[in-house]
Parts: sequence; C-alpha cells; structure tokens
Amino acid sequence: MFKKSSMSRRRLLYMGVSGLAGAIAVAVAKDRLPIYPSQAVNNLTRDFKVAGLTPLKGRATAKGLIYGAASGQDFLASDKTLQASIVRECGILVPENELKWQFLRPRPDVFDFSKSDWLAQFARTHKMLFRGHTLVWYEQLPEWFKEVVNRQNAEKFFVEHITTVTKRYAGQMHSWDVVNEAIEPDDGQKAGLRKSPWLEFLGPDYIELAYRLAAQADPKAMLVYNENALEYSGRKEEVKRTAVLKLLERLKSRGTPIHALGIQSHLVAQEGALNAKKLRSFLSDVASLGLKILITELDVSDQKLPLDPAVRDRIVASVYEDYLSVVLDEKAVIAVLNWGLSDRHTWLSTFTPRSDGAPVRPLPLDSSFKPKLAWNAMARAFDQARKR
Ligand code: 9MR
Repeated sequence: MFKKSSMSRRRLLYMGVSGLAGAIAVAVAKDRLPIYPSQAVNNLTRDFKVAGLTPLKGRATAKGLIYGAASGQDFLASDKTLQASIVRECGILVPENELKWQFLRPRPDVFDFSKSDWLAQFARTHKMLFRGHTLVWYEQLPEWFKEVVNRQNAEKFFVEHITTVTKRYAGQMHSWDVVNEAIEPDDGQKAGLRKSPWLEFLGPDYIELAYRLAAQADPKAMLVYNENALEYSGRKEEVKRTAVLKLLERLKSRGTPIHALGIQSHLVAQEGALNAKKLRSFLSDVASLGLKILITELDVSDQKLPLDPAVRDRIVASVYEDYLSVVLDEKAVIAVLNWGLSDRHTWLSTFTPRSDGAPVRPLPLDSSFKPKLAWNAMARAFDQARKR
C-alpha cells in the first residue's frame, strides 16, 4: 500500500509526461465530487491480476452465468479475427442492429431476415446462445414508417411485426428484448412512459400487448424489458428506476408473460456517481418480483478521460470491476453482455468520440483483439461471483 503523499508521486511517475495533463484533470475533478469514484483514487493499488487464461465465457459458466456480446453482421462476416474472438469469449450473441425494424423492414410489406439469419446461423454453428434485440422501440424505425403507420393501422403493423419476427426464431432464442426503453420520465407522460409512436397510436397497453404476442409466438424465449440509464445515483436515474419498477410491478400483477429486466449498463468512466447501496436495493426489488436480471449492453465510455491509453485502461477496468462486483452480488443477475467485444467496432466511436480524436477504448478487447485490463476486470468479477 502507498501512503497518500507518495501515492500521488507514484501516480505521476506511472503516467509519464503524457499522463500529466490527465493527472491534473483527475486532481481537479476530485475536488468536484462526485466524479471518478474509487477507480481514480485507488487505481494504483489495484493489480487486475487474473488466474489462468480461461476465456470469459468459461469463467461465467463456472458460476452459472452467461457471458456474451453484441455484434453487427457486416463486421462479423468480414472479420475472421472478430469471429475467432467472439467464438472464444462468448456464450451468447446478440445482433447489434439487424433485428430492428429499420433493418428488417425495407418496405412495409417486406421482411428481410438475411442478416439476422446469418447471425443466428453463426451462433448455432458455434454452439452459442442467440438473443433478440429488439421488437418494440421508438428508434431505428424505417423511413417509410412515418408516412405509412397511423392510428388506424398501427395495431395491425405491431401485431404482424412481433408475431412474424418471434415466429421466425421460435425455439431458437434464449431471450428477446421485447420492449426497449419505454420509460422516460422527462417526457411528462403518465407513469413515466416515453413519448413514442407506439404510445401515441396504441396507448399505454402496447407494452403488455407486446409481451403477450411474443409469448404466444415463442413460448420458450425469456421475455425481457430492456432499459437504459438505470445505473447511476443521480436524481434522474432514481426517478427512472422507480418508474421502471412500477411498470414491472404492474405487468407482473396483470399476469403479463415477462421474465426479466435488461439493464443496458452503458457506463461513463468520468461520471461514476455509482451508489452501490441504491443499485443493490433496486436489483433486489426487481428480483423480488420473480424476475431475472440481465446486464445487456455493458461498455464504459472513456470519452473524457486523460489521453494516455494506459491511464484510461486502468480507470475503465476499475469501473468494470466495481460495477460488476455490485451487480453480480445479486443472484437474480444471470447474464452479462458487452455491447461489442473489441474497441475496433463500438458505437461509442461515432456516438461519443473523444475531442482529441484518439480512438475510444470502452470494451474488453483492444482494436487488435488483445485483452485489455477491462478483460481482466471482467474475468476477476466472474471469478469472484457467487455461483448461481
Ligand atoms: O449500437 C447501435 C448503433 O449501431 C445504432 O446506430 C444505434 C441507433 O440508435 O443503436 C445502437 O444500439 C443501441 C441499442 O439498440 C439500444 N440501447 C442503446 C444502444 C446504443 O445506442
């Protein structure tokens, strides 16, 4: 253990000249708490050591957990190294975009399953589970949607879409994100519901209807409600957690066939106001409804961290380990998926790029598919998790 005074000297030495600006940023940030939780402060005392070389899926399986990742079909089909990495590390695969309306529905009367079928086949060939994302979302609707869908025909499209898509993969899906991101208390709607075409055209019961349709077409799949921005301890997230819990309670009390909550977990390293107590109690409230929990889209944005990749990797890894050690304590958590596996393909490089232009490093493997400290952090969290 370092003493506090020598720790900051050691930290500067470790970071080198390129990390100096980062160190200053950390020091300044520390004064404006809550920013950078334990990861920045205790960073140098963490070794991220991992026993053995077992891939993540093996470590997860040993604890009764499922580990996997999302991938786009284009990337996967054209990149043998990505294929090998996914096959090595993942026990479950989820199409990043290919099962969304925008991709499946080029025209109102046409379904194009070519890319999602390719991914399903890839999963089958490599004995991976396959996961569906997502049947009902307010985003990534096709261009024609606005022109064609209205109050009169919305239910027809809704029923047809859910039934056709779930039937196509019936018996093959581990789980379906039936409804995605339906809560947004800032939208000012009843029960914290998000403004969406589905709410507008079908009313609040569209959520229940979606689960009933999916269960009818694919009675074997685990039906999940997937949501973002539930993890941190700000007021906004608090209100959202409460609204989500109420939604789940209502669905359960009406006998809706819903089996799990998906917590997306797009974490942001420079924020980090994670309140373990509040998160644990939310997870336990969800579990007490008889629902399982999946961590569905885990990544850690390093957008605003110091430039030095070594410094970023340590902080990102710390966020991974801190977060997973809290959520895996809850036995209802049965699966962890990253949103992408390697930094080569991540939505964050276009959605939240760094202002210095340096490539982002949010995932367990680097852009050459080599495990980073984030991989170690995940491996450690799985190794330390209780058995399911
Ligand atoms: O990773 C997906 C990206 O390629 C798409 O352009 C984007 C469109 O909004 O959606 C991304 O995936 C999202 C997922 O479907 C739902 N949760 C948030 C994910 C990241 O935005």
